[in-house]
Amino acid sequence: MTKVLACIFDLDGVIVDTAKYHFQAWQRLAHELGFDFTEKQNERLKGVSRARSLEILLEIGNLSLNQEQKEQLAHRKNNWYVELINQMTPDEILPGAKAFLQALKEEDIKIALGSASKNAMTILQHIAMDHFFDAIIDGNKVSKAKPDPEVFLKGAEALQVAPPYCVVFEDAQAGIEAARNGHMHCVGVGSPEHLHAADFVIGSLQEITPTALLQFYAQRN
Ligand code: B16
Ligand code: MG
Repeated sequence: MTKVLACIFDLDGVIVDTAKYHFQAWQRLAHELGFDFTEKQNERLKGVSRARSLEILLEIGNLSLNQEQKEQLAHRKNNWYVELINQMTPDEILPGAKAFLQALKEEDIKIALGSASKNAMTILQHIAMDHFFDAIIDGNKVSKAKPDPEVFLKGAEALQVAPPYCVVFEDAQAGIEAARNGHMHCVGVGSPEHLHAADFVIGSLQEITPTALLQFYAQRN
């Protein structure tokens, strides 16, 4: 029987949809650099670090720049992105996220955030959910991007729960691989075709309860 003592949540795509703001800011940068960047291409940036996202964007635009130029562009994009997330409100919390986290707390299951974003704290404060988390591990606290398990392992360590007792909730393939690499369970949030490596996939956190989660893992060895 597998016990679940902690849940670790990705932010973008699981708790909120900030991908649309990342897209607006990256697209603005692409237009400034003289090429187009589509919503479909933006899929490649989900769950990926800022520096790697820029690499992908420059690859799409067929541009090769030096490190200093890249840092300037990443900074420029981030300023636009921060302007957008500063307008966020609790209305933007994805369906079921708040109720599920609340219900986990009532079951004494510990909760951590495991996000690649360096802006995670700003977002959580704007949506008034920073107080839900027993630990917050974001892009400022890790040196290796997903699929490296560092972000989730640090989350488990901060909660003082061993990885086999943790369940990660992720919307990106790299995040699911990170959970697997950290020897944790993983629930995919989003569409099943991208997330087949998860234990199971839900469309949103509205589709799960702590009871259903505990039952699912209790039946596994
Ligand atoms: P920032 P997550 C990720 O958040 C986003 O999915 C990804 O698109 C973004 O590039 C990354 O954070 C870094 O974000 O530029 O704010 O540091 O899904 O790991 O919560
Ligand atoms: Mg994500």
